[in-house]
Amino acid sequence: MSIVMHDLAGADPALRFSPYCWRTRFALAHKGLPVETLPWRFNDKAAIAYSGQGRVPVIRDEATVVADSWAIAEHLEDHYPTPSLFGNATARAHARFINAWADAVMMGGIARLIVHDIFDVIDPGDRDYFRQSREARFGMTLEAVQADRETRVEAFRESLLPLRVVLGRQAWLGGAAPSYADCIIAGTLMWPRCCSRFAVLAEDDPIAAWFEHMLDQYGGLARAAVQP
Ligand SMILES: N[C@@H](CCC(=O)N[C@@H](CS)C(=O)NCC(=O)O)C(=O)O
Repeated sequence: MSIVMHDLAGADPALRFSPYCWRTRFALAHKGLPVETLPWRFNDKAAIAYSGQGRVPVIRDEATVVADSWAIAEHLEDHYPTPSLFGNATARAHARFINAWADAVMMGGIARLIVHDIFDVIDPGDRDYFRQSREARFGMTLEAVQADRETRVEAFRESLLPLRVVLGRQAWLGGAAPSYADCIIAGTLMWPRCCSRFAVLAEDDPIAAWFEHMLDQYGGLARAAVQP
C-alpha cells in the first residue's frame, strides 16, 4: 500500500504549492517511495484532525500517521533507510539546522515578497481565512506586505549568502549527491515557483543554477509541477 499524503492545493486542485509539502515530496522521491497525494485546503481541518493538529504535510504510512515535514523525513529515514536522506547522524543534526534556517530566514523573506500572489491562487473558500490569519501575523494588509517588493528583493537575495557560498563550491548541499538538506531548500523554493511569477532569485545566482538541477532530479518531479 502506498503512502498517502495530504498536500496543500490551490483553487486549481493540481496546483500544489506548500513549501513544507514539497520538502516531503522531495524526500519521498529521494527514497523512491510511491505516494498518493490528496488535495487539501486551509479550511479542510477536519480531513487531517486524525493527525492531532491542523497543518500539512500529514502522511499516513500503513497504521502510522506523521505530521510535520521534519518528523516525516525522520520517519522515512528510520523506516526506509536506503537510500539515505541524511547520510549519518551528524549530517542529520546538520540538516536540522538547515531546516531551522530555512524556516527562520527563507520562509519569512519569501512570504513578504509573494503573500498576495498566494492569496490570488488559493481556493476562494480559503481566502477569508488566509487574509485574516496572515494580516494578523504581519500586522498589515496583504497588499501592504507585498508592496515595494522590487526594491526589497535584493535584501532577501543577500540573506541567502551562506547558501550561495556553499553551492558555489559544491554541487549539492549533501556534497556529491542531493540529501535532505537539498530537499528542504528546494522545497522552500517551490513555494514561489508554484504560486507566483515574481523572481525571488536572480537568473545568474548559483542558487538558481542548483535549483534547476533539483527540478530535474527524481525524474523531473518538480519541473513538472503546475505553475500559475
Ligand atoms: N512545521 C511544519 C509547518 C507546516 C505548515 O505550516 N504548513 C502550512 C501549509 S504550507 C499549513 O498547513 N498551514 C495551515 C494554516 O495556516 O492553517 C512542517 O514543517 O511541516
